[in-house]
Amino acid sequence: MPLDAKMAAAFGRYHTAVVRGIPDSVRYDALIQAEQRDYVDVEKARQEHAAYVQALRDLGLKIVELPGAEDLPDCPFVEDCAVVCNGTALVTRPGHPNRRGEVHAVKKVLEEDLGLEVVHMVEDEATMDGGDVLFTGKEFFVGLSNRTNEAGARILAETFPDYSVTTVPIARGLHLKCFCTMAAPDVMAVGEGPEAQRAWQEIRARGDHKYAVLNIPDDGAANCMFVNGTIMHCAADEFPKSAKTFTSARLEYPRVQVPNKELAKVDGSLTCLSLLI
Ligand code: CIR
Repeated sequence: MPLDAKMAAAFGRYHTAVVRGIPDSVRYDALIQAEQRDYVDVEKARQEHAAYVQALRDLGLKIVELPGAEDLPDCPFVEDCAVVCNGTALVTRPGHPNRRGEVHAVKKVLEEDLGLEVVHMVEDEATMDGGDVLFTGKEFFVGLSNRTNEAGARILAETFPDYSVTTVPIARGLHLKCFCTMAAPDVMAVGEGPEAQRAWQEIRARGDHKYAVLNIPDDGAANCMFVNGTIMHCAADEFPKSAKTFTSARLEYPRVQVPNKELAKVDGSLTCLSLLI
């Protein structure tokens, strides 16, 4: 099998997911980009989270669930705390100071329970949220956003020297993966909004590899996951047009819809709710 085909076959294969419970404090204290808060219904958020976790379990993953912490309202968004690739975990220094305390429990579980080799980003000037790190199976793209900076991207490149790292400026929105993720091997889901399309043009022009694009009408729905051969994507009642795009695209993989109405109110997306190993 040619190397490219081998890499595509290995892409998106996982055995474990680390997730974290939802504290009550997510309702009033989670960080938001919007000027006005749309309050999370915590019970509904927990039900949706349970459906998400069950979807991962159904795809064969073992679930390691950390308890939520009331003093860390954004703690369910574990993706931002680490980048895991080929047995190594880079524990990040999250861009927002309110989120820095989240990494300790995540680091402990990755290192002690799951036996990964852990590198901890400790430089004072470096920041990174995992939501800015898009791994395609062949290379990394890192959004330079309000949360992630050049020093963070440099440490990622040093930690994973087998892959090239290309930075992508993000002028609006929270993270690169808010509107651009891998839907399948060599297929990127990209929102149709201007910032998403700008990011895609950068990726297309500056990346080392070529990818097909799946344009998604709603930026928020372009955050999807490819897990053990299945595409996990937005629910039709939340994003009817985008769900239809996933349904009618000629992708050769099964799909599962996952609800994410409540945590989306505090800018949570599907990828951000787990660390896949
Ligand atoms: C924050 O602003 O940090 C959280 N309220 C949302 C983080 C979402 N993370 C992600 O998409 N990777």
